[in-house]
Amino acid sequence: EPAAALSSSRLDRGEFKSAILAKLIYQVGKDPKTATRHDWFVALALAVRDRLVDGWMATTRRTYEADKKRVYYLSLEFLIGRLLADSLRNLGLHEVATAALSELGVDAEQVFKVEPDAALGNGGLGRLAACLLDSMATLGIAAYGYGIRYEHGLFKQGFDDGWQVERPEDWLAFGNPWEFERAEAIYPVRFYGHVREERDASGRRVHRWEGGQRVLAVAYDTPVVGWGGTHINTLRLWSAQSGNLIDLEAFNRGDYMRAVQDQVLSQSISRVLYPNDATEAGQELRLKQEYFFTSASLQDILRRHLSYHPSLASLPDKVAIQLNDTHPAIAVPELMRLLIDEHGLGWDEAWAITRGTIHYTNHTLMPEALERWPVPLVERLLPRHLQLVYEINAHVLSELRARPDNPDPHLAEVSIIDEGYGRSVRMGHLAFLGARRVNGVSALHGELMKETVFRPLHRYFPDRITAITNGVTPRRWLLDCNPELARLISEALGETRWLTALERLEGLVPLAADAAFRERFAAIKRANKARIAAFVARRHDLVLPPEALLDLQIKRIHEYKRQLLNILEAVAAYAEMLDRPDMDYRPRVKIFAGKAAPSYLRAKLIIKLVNDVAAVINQAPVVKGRLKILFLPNYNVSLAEILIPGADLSEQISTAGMEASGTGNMKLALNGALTIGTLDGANIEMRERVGPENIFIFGLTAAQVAARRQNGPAPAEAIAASPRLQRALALIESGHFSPDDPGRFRPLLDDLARFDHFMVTADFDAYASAQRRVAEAYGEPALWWRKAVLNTARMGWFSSDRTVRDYAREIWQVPLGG
Ligand code: DL6
Repeated sequence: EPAAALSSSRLDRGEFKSAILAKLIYQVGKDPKTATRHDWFVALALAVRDRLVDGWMATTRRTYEADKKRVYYLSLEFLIGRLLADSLRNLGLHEVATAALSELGVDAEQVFKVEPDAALGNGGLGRLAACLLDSMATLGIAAYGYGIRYEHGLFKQGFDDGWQVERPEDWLAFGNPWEFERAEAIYPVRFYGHVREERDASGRRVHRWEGGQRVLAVAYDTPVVGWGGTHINTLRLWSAQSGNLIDLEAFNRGDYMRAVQDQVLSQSISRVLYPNDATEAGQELRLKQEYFFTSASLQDILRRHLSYHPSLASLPDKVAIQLNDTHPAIAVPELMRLLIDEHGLGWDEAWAITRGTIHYTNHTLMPEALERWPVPLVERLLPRHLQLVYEINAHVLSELRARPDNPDPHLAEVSIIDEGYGRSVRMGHLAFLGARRVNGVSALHGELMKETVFRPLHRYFPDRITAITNGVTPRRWLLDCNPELARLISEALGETRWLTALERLEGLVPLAADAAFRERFAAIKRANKARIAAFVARRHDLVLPPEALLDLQIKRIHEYKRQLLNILEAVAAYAEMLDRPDMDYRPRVKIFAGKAAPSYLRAKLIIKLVNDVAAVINQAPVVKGRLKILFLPNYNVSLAEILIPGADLSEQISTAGMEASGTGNMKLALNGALTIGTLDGANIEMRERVGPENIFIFGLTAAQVAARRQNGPAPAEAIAASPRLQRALALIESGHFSPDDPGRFRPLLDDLARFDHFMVTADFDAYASAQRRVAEAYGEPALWWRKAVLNTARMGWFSSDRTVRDYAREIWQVPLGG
């Protein structure tokens, strides 16, 4: 284990043991004899947190003293997962903590498992935020994450007869040992009310936003420790409270509901994470959440800046704000409001500061996922902001109109206000116009942004859009989750520098030709698979054959991600077994995991289909155990950490042009899984780096998808051309997998036959033949493991350290280090 640099974290086993015991006795209030695993978890977490505090304060002091430019990452989601084991490894204390606990008669692994996942995100966007936090701390960037301290994170998923059911998540039920409540960092956030215009003493027109509801944002800070423990940043999450604790008058009248009404209404803002992924929430509460955390964060940022600088004029030099998607896009008018209404700046100066400080990352091209809020809602909830949006719009449009080469006097497509179908505020446009740089999350995505959703704006602002390909932190996604592979890599390279310089994995390339190394690599994969098999056996009464190829599709359930394509191919293979029981079929285990948004009925029906198909296939004698299908419930970061190290095959099969980047694809390949995928998102860059012979690419390209959509997708022709697909569809249609309700999957089948917006039928045969190539390659171990080693060896570029370096250089213009 690499030594940590932080001196205060250098504890020997005895000292650490005493520290844990002291926490257990004096803070948890438990006798070691009766302490539960959870008590030990809290005691250990508090002991670790103590080790962070000195470094945390030192980091803050250094940042102030050097007057470093700060990065503020505003995100409605941070999908962090568990913190204990990861923090211990970052601090270099994992071994000493494990040994100290063992002397106390406690198994550290069991203690790590009781920590609830901080599931404050839906999927890729939230997990990216967590990886970037890790890398920003590791690279010594003075950075703050700002978000919401949801009381309930993403729902817990269970199955009832194969249907998804949602249960509330309650990660805070037993407290959160990592956070510090900051009673002094409280900001008021207003909603509703009205705007009064008046003249100030100098005769200037000023706006006063008054009345309405006033909520307090209370800060909770969590230290974010980077690798080596030298630089510790802050994740500041806001909790909503009412200024009025209780209405005593109502209470004394006996009206107990009314007495706490204000408190309940205010607190509802930070109560739950919206379980949406790339679809519009369309709820007033959602816009309230967005404004709540954005306003509190901006107030905090301006206060901090002014505590060390004479004026806000230097904000763009000292502050870079990154908007993680459009969720915090209200930051554009909010920063304008704070600068003009609260700090007295003029419009032009305020606009220059805003445009110099804010940056925006886009994460999706699906037009329906680009937020837009009805004008009447914004007017009611945030009346001052609507005025400012109109002003920004007028200002920008008149500038564009004045350009001598302006081709379009109406400028309807670049307007922040969409005048069609009921007027709405286009949050993507607002973020774009208010930002210094706008970035996509893979090379393809950056290009498609220019050609599709932001085409009109890109014409006027051709230098604004850039692309920074996502990355993943190798600390969590290799060292923590796959320690044996990490050890093998360190031994083979003779160093551990690869953990912060992941390109050094290239040093493994020659070893792909070394049979002994390949065997060690394969043995680790087998052991990780055995771990998954044991996990499955414990919970699901299913035996996974160890020699089978382990094929994973783990991600949110969405039509564009095409879990349907995957299960249809499995049904086609099963149908072939029915027809020819002795056909050659290489044993395979297919694992699905992922949550569907509760209101996304199609996605839920796909889950049910997978579960129904699994129930039949797993029991069918004709299959002879060669194919097992399993949908694991409640996919989250911790489950991903168990599954990813054991995967042989990674399914990245989205309709080309629809997956902005993907990051699961990177984690799986880093851990030696081969990818079967389309030319979509970051898959394209993965192919360039691992080499086309080491990845199974199939299907339509983004351009072909677009062309096919233009001409009408013609699924009937695709189905007619594919007997295997016909057979699979017919089997589902016959009720073979749903005898209790033969018509259950009609909506899915009808959709495929009539529209097939996601090109499942068009790509089916190409996918099936790619799967055959996978099976053949798996049948040649020397070839397969060579490819697997090369995947790990060539994934270095996909480290989130590289991603953050790119942001630092191209967008934030902040230095690294120290
Ligand atoms: O950029 C992180 C991640 C990408 O890797 C995925 O391709 C993309 O689907 C995801 N987007 C979201 C939600 N989208 N919105 N809005 O998670 O972002």
